[in-house]
Amino acid sequence: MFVNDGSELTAQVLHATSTNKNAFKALIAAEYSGVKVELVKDFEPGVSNKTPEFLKMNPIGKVPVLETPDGAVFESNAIARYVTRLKPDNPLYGSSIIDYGHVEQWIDFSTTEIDTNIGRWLYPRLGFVPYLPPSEEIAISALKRALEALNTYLASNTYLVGHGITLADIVMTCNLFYGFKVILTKSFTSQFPHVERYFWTLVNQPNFQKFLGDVKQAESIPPVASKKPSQPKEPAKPQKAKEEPKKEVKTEEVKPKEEAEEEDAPKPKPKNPLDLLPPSKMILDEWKRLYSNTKTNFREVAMKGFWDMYDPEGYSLWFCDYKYNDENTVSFVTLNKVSGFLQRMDLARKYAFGKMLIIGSGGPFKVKGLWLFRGTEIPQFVLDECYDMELYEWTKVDINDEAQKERVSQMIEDAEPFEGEPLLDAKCFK
Ligand SMILES: N[C@@H](CCC(=O)N[C@@H](CS)C(=O)NCC(=O)O)C(=O)O
Repeated sequence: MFVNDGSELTAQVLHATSTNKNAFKALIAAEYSGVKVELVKDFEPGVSNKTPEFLKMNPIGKVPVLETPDGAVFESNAIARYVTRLKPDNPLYGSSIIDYGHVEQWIDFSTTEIDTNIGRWLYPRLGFVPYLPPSEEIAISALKRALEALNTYLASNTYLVGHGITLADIVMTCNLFYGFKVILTKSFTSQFPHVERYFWTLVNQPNFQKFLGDVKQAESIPPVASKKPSQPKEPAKPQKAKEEPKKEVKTEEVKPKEEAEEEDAPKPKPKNPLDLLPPSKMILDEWKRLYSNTKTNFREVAMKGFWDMYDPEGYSLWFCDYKYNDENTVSFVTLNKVSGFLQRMDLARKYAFGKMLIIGSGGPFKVKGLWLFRGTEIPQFVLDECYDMELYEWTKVDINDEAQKERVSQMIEDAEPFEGEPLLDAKCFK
């Protein structure tokens, strides 16, 4: 009887591109197992996986698919398991039945709790599904919950199962790899230091590095894809549009998922348009220094200085009001939410100052804030890149209205009670 043991003579052929993180699971497992898996040549996403031959191997037309002498296997975790089982008593499965159970447990966990929630956060931003801020918040909370659990486990364990690398680590790392590369910025992952240590240790193992290369962590969260209707690349002649309708719908705005996943090349950073504004008499750093250095008589010194230097042509002031205050029932969760917002505003440090008040003596707490931005509108890059912005109602301050000016002063100086209520906390972005 012919036995497929993955040896030289019976190489398995993996159908996927060379940058597909789901394909890496099998490739890395094969490397650890001494099994020969070759990537199919010239795989073209969206074309190769739609041919009748491909659909016979995987009727849903997704990649990866492993073609073996005994038939095809689809679903990347199943492929990685199959490759691993080609080596008898493979240590990638641990050394006991309970190890085997734990390997399976972590493979499922990394797929359903980590990978799925990274996708729920990322894909709406890339325009694959509608972007809804409350759904994004749920995805991020679920991802944080999973990463917190993983972090706790990794505080006292080097690897997921036993004392060596198993298939669970391979699947987990490939899923984290994609997240770290596209959306999990340092300010996000630094909340999970043991996960960071684990991830960087694994991606630097030679058998991982061979496929993942030098991993670079995402520097920013991808902005939400434009909601504008897509435009054809070139205006189409009406007659041609009739003849070849399919070609006309090709757009520049939203890439197919698989193309977006596989695109690596960083784009050159354009200059921030705020740097091109006419100079302002108000120097943001001077205000931040005055704010920080004023210890007494805040109203007379810092606030007076603020209004003296405020330049409504070069800057604007905004009130913000959290839209989902009903959810703020637990004090530390509310405080963490606001701290997260301020961390994510790091990208605007050169152009903004902000004060966030967490108001009330018991839940649900109200979150209200006051922001000073360079320019007369909220900067577009902040709206695009800081997802928290959509969680607040923004109202421009009318500085000709004394009551609004007074409210600005009260917010900057943490006046208490604020609008009749005590403050749980006040956080400053400077
Ligand atoms: N659960 C599948 C997911 C496969 C998947 O979503 N593949 C994407 C590329 S990473 C794909 O083939 N997309 C093309 C399509 O949806 O038609 C697995 O783990 O293999």
